[in-house]
Amino acid sequence: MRMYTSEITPEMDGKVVKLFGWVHEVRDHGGLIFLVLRDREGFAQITLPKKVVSKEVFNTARSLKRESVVAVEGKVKAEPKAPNGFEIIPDIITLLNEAEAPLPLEVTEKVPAELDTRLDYRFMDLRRPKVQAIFRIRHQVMQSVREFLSKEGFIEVNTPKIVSTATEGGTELFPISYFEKEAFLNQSPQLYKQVLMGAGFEKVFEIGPIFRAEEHNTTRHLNEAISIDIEMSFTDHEGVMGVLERLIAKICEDINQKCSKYLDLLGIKLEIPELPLPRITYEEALKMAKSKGEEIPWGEDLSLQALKAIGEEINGYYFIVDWPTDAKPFYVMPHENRPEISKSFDLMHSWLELASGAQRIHRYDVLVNRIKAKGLQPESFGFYLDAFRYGMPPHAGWGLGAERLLMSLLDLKNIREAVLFPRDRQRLVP
Ligand code: AMO
Repeated sequence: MRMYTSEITPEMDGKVVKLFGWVHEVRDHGGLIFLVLRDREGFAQITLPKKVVSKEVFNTARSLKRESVVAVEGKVKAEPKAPNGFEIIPDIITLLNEAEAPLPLEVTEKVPAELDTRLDYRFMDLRRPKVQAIFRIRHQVMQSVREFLSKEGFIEVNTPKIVSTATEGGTELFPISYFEKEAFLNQSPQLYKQVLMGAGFEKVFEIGPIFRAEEHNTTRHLNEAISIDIEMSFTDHEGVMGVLERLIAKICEDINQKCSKYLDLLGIKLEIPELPLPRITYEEALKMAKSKGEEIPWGEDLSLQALKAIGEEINGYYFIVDWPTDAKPFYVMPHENRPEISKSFDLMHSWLELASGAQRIHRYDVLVNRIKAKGLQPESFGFYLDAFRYGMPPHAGWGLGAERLLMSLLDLKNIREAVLFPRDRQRLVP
């Protein structure tokens, strides 16, 4: 019966177990060999005293190359000096697949490598327990999102990623050829999730890829990211901000509870944010930035320097609300009594934008005018606009970047660390 290293305890002294994994390290002291086996859950010390184990097993262990795949069958022995208080005295060691030498990348933490080299040999880099920890936590984040939103009555959907229209009205699209037509990779499920409000679902969520042909090569931009999107009917921006802040708190709680092993590995302590999260207006944000010497003209987006200045003032998660209507996409709802500002928000963590959202315009005429005012052609939004002509409820929603969320939770310095195989301005392989 196969066991994981994490399932073995000193109390199992005398029991025979079978482990599968990788040769992390071999230390040959002549008459005594220590083999460290690594599986996805941790490490086990395999101890081979020459006088105790068979000659065949001893010689196999001695010849093992690091990162080869092995099966080890042997007896558990309680040993206070060994890591986790036990060692395995092997009866059989089977070499399942030998690794070539030298290794392209160090799996032990002894030799730090540049991120670029790590990403070039990502399969190897991902073997490192600290790197695996990021993706084990990411898995829990996605589980928590699905569980939380399902409980709140949201239905998970999948919308097309091959589309004919820009969503956000920008130019940051990847064109592709779709038989005889031009098409694009979708930059957001925005239009479809709104159409689904017209279809009467009331609450939907999607976890899916977004593609953005941004030229940026920064520590927070990817060209392919995973977006967690929701859309909800008969509510406003405040309603969906409530869902978002409760989701963030739930994710932090779940990770603390279910991923403590991985948080410890990464040396992270997660604080559960107190709700409601602080809200500052765009205008307050401008003032805060100005007081730190970062002046932004009203109506413009906040620069990274301005956000860093604001992030020094406010710790943790917070919302920036009431953005200028013209600084946001055509679909955001202007305030009734002050149409130059909109019912929109960004969720921030320190200087990093994690999500943006808004109440949407639900009246057809107003929407067509906003599309025109943005210099876009209503004709290219045909299928979207149709949904607004025959009974579109008031609605709101947001999009939350999964990798940015992970960056904020785990204090990652580069967004690429949160992606198995990142796509950026230079990187299309692996
Ligand atoms: P926005 O364009 O702000 O809004 O995107 C939402 C969130 O997605 C993440 N994100 C990215 N992450 C990494 N690299 C990128 N290039 C990238 N672009 C976006 C960010 C961002 O906050 N349709 C709206 C959402 C809505 O209103 O429902 C939208 O796409 O975390």
